[in-house]
Amino acid sequence: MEEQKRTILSGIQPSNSLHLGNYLGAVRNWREMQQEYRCFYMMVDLHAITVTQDPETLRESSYLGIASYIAAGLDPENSVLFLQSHVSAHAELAWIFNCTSYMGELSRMTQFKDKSAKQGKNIPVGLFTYPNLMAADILLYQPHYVPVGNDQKQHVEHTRNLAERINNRYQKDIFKIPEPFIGKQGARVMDLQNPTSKMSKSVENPKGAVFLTDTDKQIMKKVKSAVTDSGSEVKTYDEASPGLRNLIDINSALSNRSHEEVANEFSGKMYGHLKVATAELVVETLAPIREKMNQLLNDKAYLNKILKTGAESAQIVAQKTLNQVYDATGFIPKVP
Ligand code: ATP
Ligand code: LTN
Repeated sequence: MEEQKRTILSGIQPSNSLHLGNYLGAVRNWREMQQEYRCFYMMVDLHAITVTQDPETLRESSYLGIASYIAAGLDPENSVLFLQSHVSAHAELAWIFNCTSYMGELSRMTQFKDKSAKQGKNIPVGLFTYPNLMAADILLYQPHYVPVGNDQKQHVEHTRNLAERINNRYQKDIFKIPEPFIGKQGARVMDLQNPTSKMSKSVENPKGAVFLTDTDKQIMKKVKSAVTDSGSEVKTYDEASPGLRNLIDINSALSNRSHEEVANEFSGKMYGHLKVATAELVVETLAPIREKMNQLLNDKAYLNKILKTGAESAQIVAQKTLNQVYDATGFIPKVP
């Protein structure tokens, strides 16, 4: 029975604490998928160093990330939870893809354009080849689907192109061609201070993002001071400004209602009502996760055990795929 489950895989960078966008756009959906799919969920720590990281902060954020996964309901008994750097096949396959991808296609990646623009003159090469490492993350596990937010669709498309390129080159079905899986609700939570940009871990202004580590008081304050517009009363969803629409979207994702239903509930009321109700919903959802997360962070031995078991399970699957690629490429296998 277990063998028949289709496989999914996804990951988040431990570049900071996870935020409400990561929760609604990713982890919450992953949690729901655990029953139906064989799941691989990792913290992509190798990706995090595409921008310079302080070593101690990176270590802490990696533990924090795994603790958030478990606290938000990813079950280590059911899903494979692991750190990317614990499975060396990721970096190895990424090299093969560096030799298979073209400068032109990587130059067109929106995330590279955005992130490199923020780097000034010295743009790390890893930021440019990032999609190849992501393709390796995915293809090693032969997943059917890759649950990601809208912003990652282009990278999954690149992954499919590389898989087809290698399969065609060696005339073998080495890689399964994965599909992106974009959840409907919470696909794009916007920055509370700058609602035309997505909520992001690497924001300059931390008031724009609600982090899973924020206290109830901080959450209330951030949501209540969300930027809206110069109006005062909620009208319809279609007429709403980006900031207002973001609040309606967050409310609707957390209360499992359509955005029309939420807009109707607050129609004709002052913006403050929507803000307070939404802030309360965010607190209600995140407080228990934060408490569990803090408990887990006090037990690093437990977290290390989860990471060890996860890496062992992941390694078996990943190595099998890597061996097939090495063999097709013409590398002599190591004599056991
Ligand atoms: P960074 O700022 O470090 O690039 P990020 O906040 O954009 O990080 P990622 O680690 O890139 O987060 O993304 C992890 C997952 O969360 C991905 O599936 C991504 O699509 C999803 N995600 C990230 N930000 C949002 C958001 N604002 N709304 C919905 N989903 C999001
Ligand atoms: N690039 C993704 C994170 C990521 C990922 C992956 C997602 C790295 N490897 C593999 C899904 C599958 C991001 O920035 N959100």
